Amino acid sequence: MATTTVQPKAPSYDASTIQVLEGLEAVRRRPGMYIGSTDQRGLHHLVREIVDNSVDEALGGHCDAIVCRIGRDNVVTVTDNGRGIPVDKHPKMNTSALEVIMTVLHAGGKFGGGGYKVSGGLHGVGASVVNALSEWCRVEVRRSGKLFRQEYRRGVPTGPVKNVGKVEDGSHGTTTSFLADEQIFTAGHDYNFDALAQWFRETAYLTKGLRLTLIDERADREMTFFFEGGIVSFVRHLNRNRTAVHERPFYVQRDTPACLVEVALQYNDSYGESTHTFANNINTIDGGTHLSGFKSALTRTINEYARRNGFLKGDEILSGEDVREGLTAIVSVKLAEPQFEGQTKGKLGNAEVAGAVQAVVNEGLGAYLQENPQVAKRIIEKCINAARAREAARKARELVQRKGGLDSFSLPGKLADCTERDPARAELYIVEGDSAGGTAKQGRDRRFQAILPLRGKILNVEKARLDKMLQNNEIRTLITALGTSVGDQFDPSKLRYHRVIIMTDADVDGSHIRTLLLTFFFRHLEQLILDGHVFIAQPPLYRVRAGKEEIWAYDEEQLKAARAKLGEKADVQRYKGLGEMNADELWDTTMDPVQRTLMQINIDDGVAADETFDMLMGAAVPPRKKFIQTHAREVQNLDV
Ligand code: 0RA
Repeated sequence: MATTTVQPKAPSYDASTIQVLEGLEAVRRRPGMYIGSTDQRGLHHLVREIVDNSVDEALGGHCDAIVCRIGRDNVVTVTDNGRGIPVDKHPKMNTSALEVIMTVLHAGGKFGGGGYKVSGGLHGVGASVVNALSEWCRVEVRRSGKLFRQEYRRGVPTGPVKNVGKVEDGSHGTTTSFLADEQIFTAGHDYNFDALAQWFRETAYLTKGLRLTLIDERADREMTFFFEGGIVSFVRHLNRNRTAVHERPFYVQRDTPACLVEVALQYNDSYGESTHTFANNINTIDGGTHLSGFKSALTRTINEYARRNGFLKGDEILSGEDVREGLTAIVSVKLAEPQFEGQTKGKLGNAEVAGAVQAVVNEGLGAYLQENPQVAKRIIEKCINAARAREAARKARELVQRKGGLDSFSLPGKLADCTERDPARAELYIVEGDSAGGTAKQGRDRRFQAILPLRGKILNVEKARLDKMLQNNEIRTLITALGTSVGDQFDPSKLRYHRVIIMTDADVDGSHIRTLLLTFFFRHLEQLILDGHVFIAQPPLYRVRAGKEEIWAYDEEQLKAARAKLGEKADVQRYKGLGEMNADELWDTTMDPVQRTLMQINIDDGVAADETFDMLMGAAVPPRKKFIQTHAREVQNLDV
């Protein structure tokens, strides 16, 4: 690519300049430390970081529109109508505030005097990191009738902040453009519209009244998100394909000394739970103190109301699971210094938040139930129904257990177990069908690989309650083999295999069974996914052979490469099912830890995963059609 190199003007290196250069160099040397990775996620992280700064301006009430444009030249431009980044001299650094924000690590929070910075990205690293990782970057500020500009190359200013013109229309705000540096992002500028749009949508829900636009000039796509109702709209959206138990979602917002608390919830007639929590607009996928405060307030408030109004008698009590069946809720807190914990930083740790959320929900929901007795009655009847079903499930489970169905002392006969007893070294292959199961049993390394063949389709758990699920043989067999049990008996420490590998055919049925299994894991054993125990095996799609040479191809691209290598006369065999391979072939291509690839299942975004499974597996039919149509191209290689 042709670029003109603009050298920074002969700089005078004082102590602060050297510090800045060292800081930027550190970011470029170890980008992963600042943005997680340098693949597509890292690239999206840059966008998020810049947009988040504008979102902060919106959260402060100074901005109500943000536009993000991905250009055909892969330049990302983010414009807001906020106050504009201050350009006046920063007292300590002797340069403009803008330059400090763009070149000094973690400088963002030091400005703004009063009003805390509330969003601040996943790592809250600030614009200087984006700047350091960009081939070039440009910031334009419209402020007090003037237009200011500064440009940078790989983080280093090419000159001072300059007043480059007037702003006649009275507008104000900040525009940041950057070209991610291909020296760092070696896979190129692979921005994904849908992934960014999902995040924009979420951010718009969480920032009531903010208009967020995403434009992708490369694909000629554009989407604007604006939700006057904020998280109430969010809850309605999540429930849009379900039948609500009450028309209007409950909503409460309160500013407490610990944090700003916002909660919206609405019950629906399903058996699942969709509670999503956020801290400073960040999806806290592992929950944390805001979630535990919310849960205990919900259980307490509903029990109290139910008892006081004669719905519960004697020692009857609704459990946490009872009051969360069919619940869709958003819990959003904003606080000055969030502590994110856990391996993936997905858990809020600030202890003081639990009490704050609990108090706000106790008070708000208590009043809501008092004021809406019709709604309260419907919700409580729903909870009592859930309690009865749970009791029925417990009895069903006991019955199964007594017959030796769920505990690991009586492993299912179909399971070909491994000899390894240390779960950390043991693997379970869940295989579709008896015949593929037979091949896998022959091909495996029995020392550490167990095989569980499942026959036919497992139950669609999205539509069924736990008690019904436990009547299904395939599900029971699977739970027994895993060892963890389910529901309130779930114990992840009892997992018998740390790698649980789903191995299905590369055809329509196979992909359906895989979706059913993933739905089951997502809805009932989510912790196993979060802990990284669930994988999908990747069997090859083709074998290309010429003479003694043989190449396995796992996608169309590899097929092309193999044909190119072995010549046009090569014999190409298409594998549709696992059963078409013999035991040795299955081992070589799909099961041998040295040669195989496994796809690890992770949940980046709880809301997106929830919506996807709801759409694929839920009760409403039209949305499922739409999903399959709009994603048909992505799954085509499964359907041949
Ligand atoms: C600190 C102070 C002020 C504005 C901003 C930060 C600001 C930062 C960004 C980043 C993207 N867009 C932004 N918009 C504003 C203004 C202080 C004042 O005017 O008194």
